[in-house]
Amino acid sequence: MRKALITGVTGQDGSYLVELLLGEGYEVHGIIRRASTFNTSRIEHVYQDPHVEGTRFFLHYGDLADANTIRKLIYKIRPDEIYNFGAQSHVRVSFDIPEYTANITGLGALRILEAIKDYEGETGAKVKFYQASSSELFGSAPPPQNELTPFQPRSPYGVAKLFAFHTTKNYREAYGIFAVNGILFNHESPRRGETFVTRKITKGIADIVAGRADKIYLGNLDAKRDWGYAPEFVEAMWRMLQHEAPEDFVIGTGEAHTVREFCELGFHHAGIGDWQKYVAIVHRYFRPTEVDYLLADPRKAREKLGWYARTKFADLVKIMVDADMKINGVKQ
Ligand code: NAP
Ligand code: G4F
Repeated sequence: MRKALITGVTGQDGSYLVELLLGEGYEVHGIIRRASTFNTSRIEHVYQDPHVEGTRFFLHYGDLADANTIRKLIYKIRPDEIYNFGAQSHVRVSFDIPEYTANITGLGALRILEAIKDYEGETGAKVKFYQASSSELFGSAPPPQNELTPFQPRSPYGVAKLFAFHTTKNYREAYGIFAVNGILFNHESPRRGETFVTRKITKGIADIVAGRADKIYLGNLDAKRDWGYAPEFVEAMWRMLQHEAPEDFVIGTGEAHTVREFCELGFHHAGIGDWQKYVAIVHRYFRPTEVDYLLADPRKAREKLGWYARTKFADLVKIMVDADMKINGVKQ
């Protein structure tokens, strides 16, 4: 039975990847952070009691700041594949906590790769490593962006991901580790964190419809993003590790829209035409340096992995609005 280890298993992507890997017959191990409140809501539906025979999903305490524990877990679990999703993943927040972001989002990848290097050297085993790289690497590079586009990051988060990107590539070239970067454009779902703009909008709409809120407070409505549907994107990551050779891939839909368009469509789907009445622009949600326009050129993934995004922008907006309406008990 193949074994996978996932950092960031409690996040949006971690939860969808667990579903995929269990479906593919893997034994799945996830690293969770100790917290004083429960942080496992996204994976509760796949949780399995470790005392029951036949269980294939296991959780372990750990943190990307703690190299010792990461190393011990790799030696103990002996995974065939490691997916590094753990990160301080919020771009705006990375301007507030840049050092922490560099430590976790940047150095975290190095800590895992060092452990893999030693583990492979000492045991002769082989481990495939996936690094959750990001279209934030492209920053101010003109669209469309592909695997050959030079990186011009615009945030502490982007800079930290740049370190992790090059570290992954360097360990592949220097030590022959099967280590790949998935350069993923924004991907969303009803499990998206509530402070990312798409979910903030869809939850805000559902709260307004339910009479629980009057307005959504947003920043830059002109930014353009290439938004896809997260469950499809984790499939691309898995395919990268099944590919014959370790290569980096851009993953996105090839279509970009503004935050304003997301608002318009979302409100429209909820039956509200005069949406501007319900949106207030506030300074605190702008970034010191913004990434204006991200648009993927995902041709390499289609040609070599047979992967392409199936869910269109308008459908993604509907899926997310409907899910938040359902949470609020609003019938449509
Ligand atoms: P997410 O929902 O924010 O999840 C981040 C995960 O990282 C959570 O499980 C979180 O744990 C964990 N984490 C945070 N700090 C950690 C630490 N110090 N040690 C160990 N784990 C830690 O992110 P996502 O949307 O699933 O994205 C997954 C990865 O892809 C991230 O690396 C992100 O930067 C990258 N990415 C995302 C997108 C996107 O559009 N979603 C695009 C490109 C790249 P808690 O639950 O305890 O907070
Ligand atoms: O939803 P966002 O916070 O996502 P952002 O910054 O694009 O980052 C996400 O995608 C990256 C891949 O490109 C990932 F690597 C990263 O981990 C994360 O998942 O913001 C999207 C856009 C930005 O231009 C932002 O300025 O929406 C704009 N925006 C406008 N008002 C807002 C808001 N963003 C947030 N979070 N909150 C607002 O109120």
